[in-house]
Amino acid sequence: MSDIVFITGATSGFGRAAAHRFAEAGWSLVLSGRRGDRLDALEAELGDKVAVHTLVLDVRDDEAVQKAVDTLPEPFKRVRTLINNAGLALAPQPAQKVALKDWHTMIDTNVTGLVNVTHALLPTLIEVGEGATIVNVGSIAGQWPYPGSHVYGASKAFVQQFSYNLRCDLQGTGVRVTDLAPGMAETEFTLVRTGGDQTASDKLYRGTTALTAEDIAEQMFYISTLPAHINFNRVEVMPTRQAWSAFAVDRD
Ligand code: NDP
Ligand code: 8X3
Repeated sequence: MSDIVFITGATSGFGRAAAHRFAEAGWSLVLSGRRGDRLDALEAELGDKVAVHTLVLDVRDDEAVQKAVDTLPEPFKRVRTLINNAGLALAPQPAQKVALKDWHTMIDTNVTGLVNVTHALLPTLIEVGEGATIVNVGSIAGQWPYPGSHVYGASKAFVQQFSYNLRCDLQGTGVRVTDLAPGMAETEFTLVRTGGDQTASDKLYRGTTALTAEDIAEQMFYISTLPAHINFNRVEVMPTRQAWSAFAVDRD
């Protein structure tokens, strides 16, 4: 029987690339996201290679998440790897200019949504035990402050600490937890962050070499298939052409 991976945010970027990467290795896929048309397209692409179950699911809806997990068809029930990837940044303006609803959306998705899916799948992962893996997609923004990151970076700091704390409680169960923290990667992330500004998105990635979705999918797969006695606590991955910068100083 093949291993099963449950991927949130499979309709784009890292999640979509992860679906392809796990499919390449013969895993059965549970693919979720809000955009059903994209899930259908993915199923059409991968369904003749591996078993695919799609879920139109908003991770913010705890009842829907629980129901989706409780009603997984038999061949998809024993999820071995959870990729908690669904997430977004909004409003890259200074904090004082951001609408409260944008902060709420980021918290509801990146924090509450990730917690919802984790809570629903924990009993299964514990039952699977040795080799079961949770990959929580954090960000360099969870560790390093920068202007316009406000609640986004703070939500990813939550992901890091939640991952570490989960590890403490899961010790002895065999379930591994990793905070996978990517740096700049070219996906639809910046398009979403800027409210659909394709020019701003293109400008951010122009003239440099960002990570690709496939780079991160490869890390997700690698972390999930490490020997069962190894847990990567945090994996921070930046493009070679991205690094930290000097402190900002306000001057007269
Ligand atoms: P994309 O915008 O390409 O993909 C985001 C995915 O999240 C989509 O599949 C989207 O699906 C899903 N999603 C968003 N909100 C919800 C929701 N409420 N319920 C279910 N699914 C949701 O961006 P990335 O692939 O880059 O982002 C994936 C993760 O990686 C995010 O957590 C992001 O914060 C993180 N990240 C991204 C980096 C980057 O530079 N790209 C760097 C570091 C971290 P749909 O809209 O169909 O629901
Ligand atoms: C997003 C990565 O570099 O925009 O999580 O902070 S970055």
